[in-house]
Amino acid sequence: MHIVNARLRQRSELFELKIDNGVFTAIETQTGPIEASADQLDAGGKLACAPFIEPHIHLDAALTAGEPAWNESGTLFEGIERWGERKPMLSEADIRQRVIKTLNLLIGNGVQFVRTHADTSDPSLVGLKTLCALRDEFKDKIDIQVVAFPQDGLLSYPGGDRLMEEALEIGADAVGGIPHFEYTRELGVASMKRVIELAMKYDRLVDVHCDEIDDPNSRFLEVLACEALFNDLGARVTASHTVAMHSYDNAYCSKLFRLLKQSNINFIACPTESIHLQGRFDTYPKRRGVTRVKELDAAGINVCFAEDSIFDPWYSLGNGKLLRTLDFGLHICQMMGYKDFSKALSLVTDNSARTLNIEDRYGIEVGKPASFNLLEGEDDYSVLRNQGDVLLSVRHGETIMQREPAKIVTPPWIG
Ligand code: 17E
Ligand code: FE2
Repeated sequence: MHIVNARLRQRSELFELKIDNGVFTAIETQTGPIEASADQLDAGGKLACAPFIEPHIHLDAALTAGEPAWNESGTLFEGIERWGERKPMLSEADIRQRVIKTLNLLIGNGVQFVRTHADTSDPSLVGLKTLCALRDEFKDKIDIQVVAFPQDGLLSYPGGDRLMEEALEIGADAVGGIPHFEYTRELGVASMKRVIELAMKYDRLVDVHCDEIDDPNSRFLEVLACEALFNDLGARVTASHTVAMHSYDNAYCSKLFRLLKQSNINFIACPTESIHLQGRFDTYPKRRGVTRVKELDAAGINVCFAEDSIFDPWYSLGNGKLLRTLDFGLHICQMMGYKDFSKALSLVTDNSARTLNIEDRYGIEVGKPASFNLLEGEDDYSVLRNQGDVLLSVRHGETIMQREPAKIVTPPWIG
C-alpha cells in the first residue's frame, strides 16, 4: 500500500506513507501535492492519524439498557442494581451477539484497540470467559484487553477474591477493583493492596474503577498510587474515573499530585458517563463530577478519555465515536484553548496507547504496524470541529473499513 497527500499530526507538510508486509517502511515529506497513480491511495490532504482507542468499556453489559428495567435515577448505584437483575439472564450466546455488534460499531468508527471490563461478581464467570474467547477469536481484527472487574466488590462480594484469581487463571489481561463500593474504608484499602499483589503474582496490568463517587472522602487513589510506586508498577497501573478528585480539597489535591506524578500511573476519564452519573445527589450548584483532566495533563500525568458504556444499565446512549467523547470531555474539563485543540486527539489516541501499554506497536512510524485512520480534517483542531466520520481504517496494512464522506444532495446554500 502506498498513500500520497496525507497530513500527519503536528506537521504542516504533505506526506507519502509506504507500507510493506503490514509495516510502515517509509514516511516521506512531499514538496507539494502529487497526482496519485492507479496503485496509490490519494489521502487528499486529510489527516492520517493512529487508530482510535477505546480504553475503558463494559462490553459484557453493552446493549442491555432497559433489560429488565431502566435506570430511572441515573445513579451509578441504580446502574449496579439494574445490572444485577440482568446478570442472571446472561448466556454465552447473548453476550456474543451483543459484543460482536458493539465491536463492529467500534471498528466502523476507527477503533482498533479496546480495553473492556468483564464483571467477575458472577460465580459462572460467563462474561469473562466469553470476552476472553472473543479476544482470542478476533485478534486479527481488533486488539482487546480484558480486565477482571469485581463489580460487587473484590472483598465484599462472597467469593470475590477467589473469582478474581479464577479469572486471572482463565487469562484476563488486567486486575480490576472497585474500592469505593466495598463495604468499609478498610476493605477498600485492603482491596487495593490485594489488586497490586495479584497483578504481581500473575504478571498482569491493573485498571481500577477508583473513587467513582462524589465523596471528597473517597481517597483510594492515594492507596493505589502508593502501592504502584512502592512496587515500581506505575506504568502498568491505571486509575479509571477518579471522579471524587473533582470534589477533593485543593490543598489535599496539591499534595496528592506529587505522589501521582512520582507513581507514573495512568488515568482514564469517562466524561459523557460521569457528567451523567455524577452530581446526582446534588441540587444546585451541581458538580460536573469529572476528574481533573486539565490539571493532570498539565502536570505531565498521562490521562485519556473513554466511553465506558454503550446503551447499558448505566448509560443509555453511546455510539462508538471517540470524537464525540472527546468533544464532551474538552467542554466539561474546560480544555477549550487553542493549545488544547491543537493536541486534542492525543486524549483518544497516544495517551490511551500509553495507558494500554501498547506504545511499542502503536503510532505512524517506520517499522511499526501500518495501522491508521484517515479523518475528516487536516489537523487535530479541524478534525475535532468537523466531528466527521472516519473515512478509512487500515490495520497492519489491510483496509478494514472504508466509507464515502457524507454529502448533501440538495444544498440549501444562499448567496
Ligand atoms: N460499573 C461501574 O462500577 N461503573 C461504571 N461506570 C460502569 C459500570 C459503566
Ligand atoms: Fe467503567
